[in-house]
Amino acid sequence: VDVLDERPGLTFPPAFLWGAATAAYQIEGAAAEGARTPSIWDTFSHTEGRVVNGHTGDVACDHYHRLRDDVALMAELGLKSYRFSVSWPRVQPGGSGAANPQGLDFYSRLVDELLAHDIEPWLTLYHWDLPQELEDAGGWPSRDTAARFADYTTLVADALGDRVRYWTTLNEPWCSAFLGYGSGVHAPGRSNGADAVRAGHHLMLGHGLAVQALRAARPTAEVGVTVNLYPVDPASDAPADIDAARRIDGLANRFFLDPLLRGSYPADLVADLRTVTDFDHVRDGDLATIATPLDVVGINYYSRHVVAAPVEAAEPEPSWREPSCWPGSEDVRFVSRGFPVTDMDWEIDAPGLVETLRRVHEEYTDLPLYVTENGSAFVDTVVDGQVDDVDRLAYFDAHLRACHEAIDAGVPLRGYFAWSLMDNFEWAWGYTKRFGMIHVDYDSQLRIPKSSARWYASVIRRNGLAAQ
Ligand code: PNW
Repeated sequence: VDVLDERPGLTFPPAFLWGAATAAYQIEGAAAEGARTPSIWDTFSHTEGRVVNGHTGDVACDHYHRLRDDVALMAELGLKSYRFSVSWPRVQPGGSGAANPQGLDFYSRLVDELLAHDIEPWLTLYHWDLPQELEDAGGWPSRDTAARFADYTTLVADALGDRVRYWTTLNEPWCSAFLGYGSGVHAPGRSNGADAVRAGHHLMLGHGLAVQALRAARPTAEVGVTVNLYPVDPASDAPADIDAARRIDGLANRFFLDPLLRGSYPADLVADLRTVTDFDHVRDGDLATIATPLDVVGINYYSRHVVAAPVEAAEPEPSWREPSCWPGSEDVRFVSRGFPVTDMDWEIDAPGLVETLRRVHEEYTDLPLYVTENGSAFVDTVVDGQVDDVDRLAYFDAHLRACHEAIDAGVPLRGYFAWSLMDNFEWAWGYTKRFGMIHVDYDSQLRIPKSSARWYASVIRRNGLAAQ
């Protein structure tokens, strides 16, 4: 078989939105500047034992002071869009009350700089940095946090809505709820299954209220939410493995997709969670608010889950177990298939992206879809001032081919954002995992575009992939 036939050139639809993504706490630094107050990630990263090597976002990529240079790098890449997040405690210190003009000014300058380079700003309102004061008042398990989020949204919409067209309310509510309040590996580091479920609900309630606040402030805004999705496969066709896959699919995917896009929680998920919570935090009208109509749906895709039924316990149930991000399904086993993995140990599975996009379109919505994150961590080496990241480049290539396949299958996929523009603070992993197309030297803050960056620039220029 001719290699050229196996890897044909692929052209994407006209006006396909080619972008790259970052998040505030992962790149900005300047944690104590401009009247910003701490978020849960400042507290968490400054707590011993929470983040690898005690790394924090205090300085990160110092993007707060390098905004102009960083936008110039984006322009060199030819990005059509840049997805960034606003730090809530920067624009509304403490999470309530008046806006902080210094915080809003930073994002206003960023938006102006992007527009001056013909780069469409794509603004995410919440990428995990809850003001610490709101966590102290109960955090996302507390209903009032949803109302606070809508109030904050209005401040940002009033200040930036004249120039920002695309708005994402939440980034990956699964991570905020189940890693933040379930396993506790993310901030605020609490571990309680019922709290995680409540947090997930109040995040979605906050999303619905924020959509309404955005509509009121900016009727022409394109509004969406970003969920991280995984295909969940059973390790075998044994009924118990199939049931394990159903349970994990419920917690990982349908917990969010069903309320957001259908206005209800799946009955099987509610039943699976009966030992965890009776859902008494759900009030009349909440699901209608959560399902407030959207304009776009954002999907973050990294890998697939393959799961198997719990092993029959030879020992009696332990009275204490590791905090889990799968409440009620703690014993489900996650199986590796021996596929090549990234430096996160996540199996590389591009066909899973086709399945994910098709599922959302075919089972949930006709709305335009965007891949708002996709990418990979690999160990990079700087040789003669260059980083030849062939693994990362191949990951992007395979997943863009998957995007094209989904489009061919009828999915209204309108854009793709590479995660990430540059190496950054990878949450619990600190600076030890590099996802960037641009290498960052954390001592000098020198930026070096990697091979994947040059390659991505060529993809954007030709609106597609060259034959290989
Ligand atoms: C996403 N998990 O995080 C985030 O949106 C990014 O900020 C992050 O840098 C990127 O993916 C890479 O990790 C996730 O454990 C973190 O399943 C953890 C998980 C999923 C997504």
